[in-house]
Amino acid sequence: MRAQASRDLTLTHHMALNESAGTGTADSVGGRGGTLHNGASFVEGYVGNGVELDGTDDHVTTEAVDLRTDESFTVTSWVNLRERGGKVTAVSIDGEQTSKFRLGHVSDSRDRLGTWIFEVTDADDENGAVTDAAVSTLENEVDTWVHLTGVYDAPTDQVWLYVNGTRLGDGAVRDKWNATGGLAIGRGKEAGTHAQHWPGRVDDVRLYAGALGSDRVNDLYESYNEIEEPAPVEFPDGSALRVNDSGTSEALYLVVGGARIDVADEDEFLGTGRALDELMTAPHASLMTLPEVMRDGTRVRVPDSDQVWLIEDGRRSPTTDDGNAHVVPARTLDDYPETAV
Ligand SMILES: [Ca+2]
Ligand SMILES: [Ca+2]
Repeated sequence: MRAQASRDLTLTHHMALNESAGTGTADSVGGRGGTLHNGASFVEGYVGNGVELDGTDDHVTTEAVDLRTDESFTVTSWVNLRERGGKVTAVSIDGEQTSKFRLGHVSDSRDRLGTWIFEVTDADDENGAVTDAAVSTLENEVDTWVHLTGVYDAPTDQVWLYVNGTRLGDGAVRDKWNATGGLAIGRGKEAGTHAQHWPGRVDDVRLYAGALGSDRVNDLYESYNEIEEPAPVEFPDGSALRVNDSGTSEALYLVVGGARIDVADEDEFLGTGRALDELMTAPHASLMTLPEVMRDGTRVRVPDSDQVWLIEDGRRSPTTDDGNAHVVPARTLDDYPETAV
């Protein structure tokens, strides 16, 4: 009995996705290497490289998995969703007709930003009856790396979804079946065809035989933080930054009063009296660590005006002290109501 209770959970497949070119990717634990299809490519991931998927037809597959999916299993992955819309799948395992499970995101009426989901199908048929565990997507989980863990516990027929190691949703499965297909990264399968293509990045996909408990899931999540210690980044006031690594279209920012000020386009940027060659390239993630509201005491003015504004408590008041006023787009001041005199 004791051996049963303490049965070691086995990491069966680990797709680190750390290659930098080509269409092959290694399984660093099992012997099931994967293949990139239809333009899926290696880009900067969460740990080393990961894969970029176009949301149209890109995917990465293995020929099979070496664990039974009618028994307990756990799937974990880092995902970075570029755009929300409908149901999209980051990781799944193929059956003949449908996915055994889908780990991904759905945009529906349940929540404004949609929900992260781990859904398990009841049978390998076209009906597509599923059980899902869902967790609301938070503001700070959009367009950034999020760690998802889906757990299926066969003895209790329960499914759990963990987001970033802790936040939890659950559901109860009605019927179980074993999928004979391979791992699919970047899509699911419905009615015998590829479906729910993922627009964004995926990294470090793991499949475990057995159901990881909450402490193990959290330990795994925390172990990544030890690897990936984000360096605090500081930009001097007045910095002009170009961000082009977020997977979305390029964006321009100014750093004024310690805050990131978004700039609509190059015309608006040039309108602030700066030159294009002042733009430095900066990583999206480091920009997102900056506040959006300028600190108290910041002095700014807008193009074609000599009026200097003093920022305090997220409001502005006119000042005659023009020392070191930075020029910001006129739109920026709309966010700072004028303090009544
Ligand atoms: Ca990786
Ligand atoms: Ca493609």
